[in-house]
Amino acid sequence: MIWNKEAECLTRKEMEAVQLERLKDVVKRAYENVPFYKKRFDEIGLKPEHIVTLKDIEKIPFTTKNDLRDNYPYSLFAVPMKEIVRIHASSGTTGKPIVVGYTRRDMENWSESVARLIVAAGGSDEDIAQVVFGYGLFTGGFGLHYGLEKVGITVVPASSGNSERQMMLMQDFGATIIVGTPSYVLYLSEIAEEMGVKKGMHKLRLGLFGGEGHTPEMRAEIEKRWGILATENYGLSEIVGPGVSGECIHQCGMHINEDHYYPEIIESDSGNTLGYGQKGELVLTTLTKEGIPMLRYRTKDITILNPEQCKCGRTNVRMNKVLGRTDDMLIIRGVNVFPSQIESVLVGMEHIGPHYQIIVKKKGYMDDIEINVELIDGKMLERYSELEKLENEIRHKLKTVLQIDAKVKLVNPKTIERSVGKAKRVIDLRNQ
Ligand code: DLL
Repeated sequence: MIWNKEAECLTRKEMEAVQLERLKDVVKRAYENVPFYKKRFDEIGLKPEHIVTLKDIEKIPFTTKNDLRDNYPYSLFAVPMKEIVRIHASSGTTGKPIVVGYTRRDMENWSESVARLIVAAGGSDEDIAQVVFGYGLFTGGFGLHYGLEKVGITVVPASSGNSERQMMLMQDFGATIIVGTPSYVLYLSEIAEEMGVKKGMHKLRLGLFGGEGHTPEMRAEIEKRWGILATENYGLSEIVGPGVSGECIHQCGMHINEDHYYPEIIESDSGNTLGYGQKGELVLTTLTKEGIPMLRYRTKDITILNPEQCKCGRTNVRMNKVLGRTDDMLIIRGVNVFPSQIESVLVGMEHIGPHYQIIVKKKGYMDDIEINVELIDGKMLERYSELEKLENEIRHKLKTVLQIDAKVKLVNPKTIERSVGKAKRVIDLRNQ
């Protein structure tokens, strides 16, 4: 079992000592080996020796996705190419992907980070795990794969797609853990239903979900459909991939592997550092990464940090579920709306399924938001008064929570596109 108590159960003082020593080391390595960081530091007269306490991290400028793009593909690497044993990349919405490289030691630390969260979620070498993340440049498939292997779990690298076959494999190979995006595993539950696969006909007991957010309501829906414990984990390619943080069986926040990834919360607009318990943008610094060290990387993910010791005994700082990204916050007629708020309202309501899509348009100068929601029973579309009543009910609920008036369109079951990776729930047509 991989419960690394020396890293996961330290006192705050012990953890901070580890972090400080590693921070000084990574800053020095970045400064000496990556011209980009040297230039950034020199511009403001900052030297690695100026980092004396953890708080001094605030002197370091932020790094952003654009910096990775500008240095495409390898200019941020801190070691010669011959020491890089793996490349991954994440495709942004526009242009070239961002590229990351791992040394052999990075690969070991990555597997260890992922193994920790699997064990925290209750996985053990008795388990068989079906990985339905895509394998390839995306970090999800390989990242989880190596972590699972490290725990000694039997891995079925099914990859994403081919959903009927996934169900056959799941039953025949006896998977006890499913690993993927929550939206794809939700979709698989529909396939299971269509194929007549009921709860007792598979052995799944645990889900390891990440790569995208899902609300507590969506989690409850997935747990109910599959009869599993659904745990969540978080990460991003720029920092390592999956493995930054993950929930334990108590499902009360994701334990950050703080000895490898140092978290801060900032106020997005000013860049000022916020404290524990305050909501803001997560900024991460890789403390051990050799291939492509990241200093104060702005994730754009909004969350809250909680330093309290967890019931499970782990002392690492936990992060709340990601509320949304600063760049997927919709501003509708001046009101800030996160897709996750809409999901919270919709999922679990009577007569509608957990599939929805948000379409934002411009109508003249006004933003116009329309939410398509699938009915559980398509026949309701013929019962006009019932339909209208339900649409109004949803609209009213949305208005109470979001303070905006959204159009609601109820549509036939299974007409909203399903994804095999990360779901695309928002279509913003305003800038087209
Ligand atoms: O999605 C890494 C990953 C794969 C994590 C599998 C966990 C499991 P990227 O493709 O670079 O990497 O996307 C990173 O996805 O900044 C978040 O916005 C979002 N994200 C990842 N996990 C979560 C989560 C992988 N649990 C971006 N909740 C991040 C909310 C998440 N958002």
